[in-house]
Amino acid sequence: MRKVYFYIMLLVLANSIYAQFNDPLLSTQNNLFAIEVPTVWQNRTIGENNIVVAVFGMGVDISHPDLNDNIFINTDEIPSNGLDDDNNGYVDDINGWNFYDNNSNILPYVLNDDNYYHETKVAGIIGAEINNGEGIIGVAPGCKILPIKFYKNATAVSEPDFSEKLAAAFNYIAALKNQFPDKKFVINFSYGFDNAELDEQIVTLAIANCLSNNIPVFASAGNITGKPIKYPANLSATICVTGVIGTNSRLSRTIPRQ
Ligand SMILES: [Ca+2]
Ligand SMILES: [Ca+2]
Ligand SMILES: [Ca+2]
Ligand SMILES: [Ca+2]
Repeated sequence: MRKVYFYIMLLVLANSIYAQFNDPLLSTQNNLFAIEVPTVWQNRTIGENNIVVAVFGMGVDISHPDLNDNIFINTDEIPSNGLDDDNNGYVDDINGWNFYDNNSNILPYVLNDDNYYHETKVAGIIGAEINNGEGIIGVAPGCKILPIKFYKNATAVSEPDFSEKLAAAFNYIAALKNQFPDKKFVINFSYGFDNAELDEQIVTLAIANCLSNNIPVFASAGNITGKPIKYPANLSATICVTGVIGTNSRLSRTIPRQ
């Protein structure tokens, strides 16, 4: 009986939330209710614009109407003048950096392609705009998104300088934290690698650099159940996040983190 009451309460809460916002796909977002996000919005916060979530991966479509007003802007950099105005070693890094190709193009390699849209979706789940008459609502729509491109495809990881590029990406966020001490930075790493797939030592050092600058790193356990937790989610230095499937049961990986 108590359980039934609980679900009725959730339904009432859900209906009142749907009525409150005009984002047309909100009613499909079971994920928000599964982790009780609307309660956090109501009682605490929707996030703040001095909190910057770095989304690591294959680039983000920053012109997406449900994201374009929530993209981090490096205010110390003048865009498209070919100069490194903030002298951080990256020319025109106005909205993040592409560490894979070493340029400022942080858009997905192919727009509107499901394979290359991974980080646009991830960015939306984190920070899609709230009450803008468009799409969904992110978990923390008050925060800013910083696209960090380090990956192109499955063969990228076997390229000789892949680990150095990834380490540079982590170190870039640590440097930004020092450049903008009033902001808080968080890293979302929805990727995972198998043991010995990359030079873990160099990447782990860079992750430690983030931690010592008070930048938490969230990494995904991996999608498939019954396998070891992927690197770097298997490090005690990261916060390991696993997914749930439609029935709300957890995807569990079996070999514990170190
Ligand atoms: Ca917008
Ligand atoms: Ca720069
Ligand atoms: Ca510039
Ligand atoms: Ca929206």
